[in-house]
Amino acid sequence: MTLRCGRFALDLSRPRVMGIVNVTPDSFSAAGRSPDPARAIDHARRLLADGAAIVDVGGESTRPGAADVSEADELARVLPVVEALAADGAVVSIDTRKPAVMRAAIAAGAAMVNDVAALGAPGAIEACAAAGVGVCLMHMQGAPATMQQAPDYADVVADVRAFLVARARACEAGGIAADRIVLDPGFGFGKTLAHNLALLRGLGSLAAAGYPVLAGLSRKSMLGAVTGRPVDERLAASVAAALAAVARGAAIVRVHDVRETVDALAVWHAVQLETDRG
Ligand code: 9MG
Repeated sequence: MTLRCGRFALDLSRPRVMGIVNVTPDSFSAAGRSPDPARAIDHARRLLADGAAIVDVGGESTRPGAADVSEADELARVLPVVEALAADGAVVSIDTRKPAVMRAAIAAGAAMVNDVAALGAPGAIEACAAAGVGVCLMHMQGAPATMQQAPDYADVVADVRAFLVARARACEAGGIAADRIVLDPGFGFGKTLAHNLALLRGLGSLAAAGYPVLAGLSRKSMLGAVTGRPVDERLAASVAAALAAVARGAAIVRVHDVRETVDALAVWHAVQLETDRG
């Protein structure tokens, strides 16, 4: 399978890593945290050198309880970072829910849009279709400020799959080619631990929809719930979760710890090649 993002074509016959670059003062990520664009650029370049295929640049925290950020603040944080990394020739993803930020980041060189609201804002699909960027459509129940208060599903795997497939069809109808679309179940976004584990177990069902699947589990609180570790001690759990996701069909994992994840996936892939050969 190939994912087209702007002028790039990413070969997904082996799992790929998306490195997280948070240009926010309040991100939960210590390593990815930087309100200073210059530090964020350095950090992103390190992730690329460590083997990230994509860097995901975000200026608004979407962690549970996070406050909204104005369009002007978000643009001021992300645009210099996107511009510098795109000029390096990197595949840059812009993590935003705002169509105006999407358009400006694309003009600055972003080749992908990662939207936790699955391009639900008016004008979001049009912004991406016109530019030919790749899109990551993520499932979220509710909004970041309140989403963890009372998550509720009839059947979390079926509900999330149905939502994402419907959003993918809406994107295709709006002019985004199928080979530019990635689906993401949105671990931790309006989900209990039981919901998250069910989604991870059922990832194959989402992958069977025919679009590449992206999984973002890195350092998330579900890993804290399983291990009892604080956020800055979840490296091993994050790598294990990335492997579990890839083993169930994820094509891309979104992570803070790129070097360690790339190494783990290289081993997984080498074993898998032998297994596939019989
Ligand atoms: C921005 N962001 C935070 N967590 C995420 C996840 O799991 N997936 C995607 N696509 N974006 C995320």
